[in-house]
Amino acid sequence: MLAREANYANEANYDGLIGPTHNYGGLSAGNLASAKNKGLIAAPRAAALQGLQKMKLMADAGLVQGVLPPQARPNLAELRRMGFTGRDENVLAAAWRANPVLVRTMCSASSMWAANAATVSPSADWSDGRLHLTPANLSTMLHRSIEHAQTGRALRAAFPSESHVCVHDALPMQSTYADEGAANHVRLCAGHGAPGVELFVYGRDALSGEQTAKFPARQTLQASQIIAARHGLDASRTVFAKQAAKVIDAGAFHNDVVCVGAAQCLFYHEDAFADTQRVLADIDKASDGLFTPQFVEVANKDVPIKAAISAYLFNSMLVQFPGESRLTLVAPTETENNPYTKAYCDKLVASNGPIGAVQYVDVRQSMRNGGGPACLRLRVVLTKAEQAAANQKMLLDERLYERLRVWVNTHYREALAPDDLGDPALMRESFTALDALTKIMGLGDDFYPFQRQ
Ligand code: SUG
Repeated sequence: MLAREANYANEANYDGLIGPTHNYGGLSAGNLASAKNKGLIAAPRAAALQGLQKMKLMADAGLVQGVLPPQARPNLAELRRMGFTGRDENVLAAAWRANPVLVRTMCSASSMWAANAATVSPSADWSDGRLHLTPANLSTMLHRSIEHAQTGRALRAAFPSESHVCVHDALPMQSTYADEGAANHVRLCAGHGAPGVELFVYGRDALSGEQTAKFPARQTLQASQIIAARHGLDASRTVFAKQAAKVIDAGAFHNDVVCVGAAQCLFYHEDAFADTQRVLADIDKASDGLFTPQFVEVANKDVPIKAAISAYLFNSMLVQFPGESRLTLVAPTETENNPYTKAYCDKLVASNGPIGAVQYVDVRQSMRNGGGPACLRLRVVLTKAEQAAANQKMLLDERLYERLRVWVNTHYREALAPDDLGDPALMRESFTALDALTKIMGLGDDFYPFQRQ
């Protein structure tokens, strides 16, 4: 399906390594799984091992697999900015006394969902010949709005060569510029290294004053437009599409809950967009002369929107495994366990469309917070030269996989309840773990704020 061209490039997946404070805080309004599972006892060790297992599956299949380190939590720097002072333990204790919800917010391991880390435009899409990344400001949710600075640091560590890669700063922290990164962005192309069509899906035009009825629309048209301009995209190859308000209110807090695309294929639910015919026509026009798009629309009669959202059919990774002519949908086991989505997947594979296989992975711990296989990864198209210039220590091989497994088993708790987050011992365990991680991944001894104190 993907053309092997002179300008050959790989699509790497950079996954967020799940951090030691993974918990169910119920912090994301509009994310039905997060609300439903609020207060459950989480299993950070199992969560991190599930994430690593998925990464290994991709690496073993021959794809380039990167690892983005977890962020330091609790975020003491933020708590200090809020006026809590003294030794680290005192800051945590005083904040907990003031409001445990505040501490939970500062403890979320949400940087695991790397699809929200940044928007990525491959170098093939811009004439300056560099890969462009804009860390998402994630300004809609407090617990996520504190990620972007460290995300930028991680991305600069992963892609240190400024002659190959430009890591921008996040957009301003204001609701007009609300940006959730690659979760609202799809790139279609004939080959990863060939110029593509970039589709930006937004929920809200902030300058029109419109609001969704129930849940927040986390991505604005303005943020999408600014990123497209910053990334120097060709306007004729760029499409802006509006999410249907009703799908946001049904629980699709990001477009990647109802849509995923890869190569020439856009796989989406019939309810995903405000005006589907227009989106398809715009993609057709933008891809003219580059490739013929293939649209796979899932009808409500086959998979009701409620089932699509709860089983996370679309929050699957759509990948081209080496040696395969058709795409594989890497779906969560929840998709297999839901009769509608399982039946649909069976039908999909039996058809002769662009998706030829479905593989199920267990990422249940992340799923309970609304993060499927696709949420856990950031796709980064790398040319040979860009891949050579990337930080090799952040790429998963057998050795790093084994070391990370041992590291997780050494440092992570088996169980974590929301009330454990005020425990100063957890903070120390977490910082000790991350300090050890910087050594394993060669990140230096000033990667985390607590190392710079
Ligand atoms: O932002 N959940 C994340 C899930 C992100 C999923 N990402 C994509 N769809 N790409 C969110 O809502 C829940 C955390 C908590 O409730 O403690 C959370 O942040």
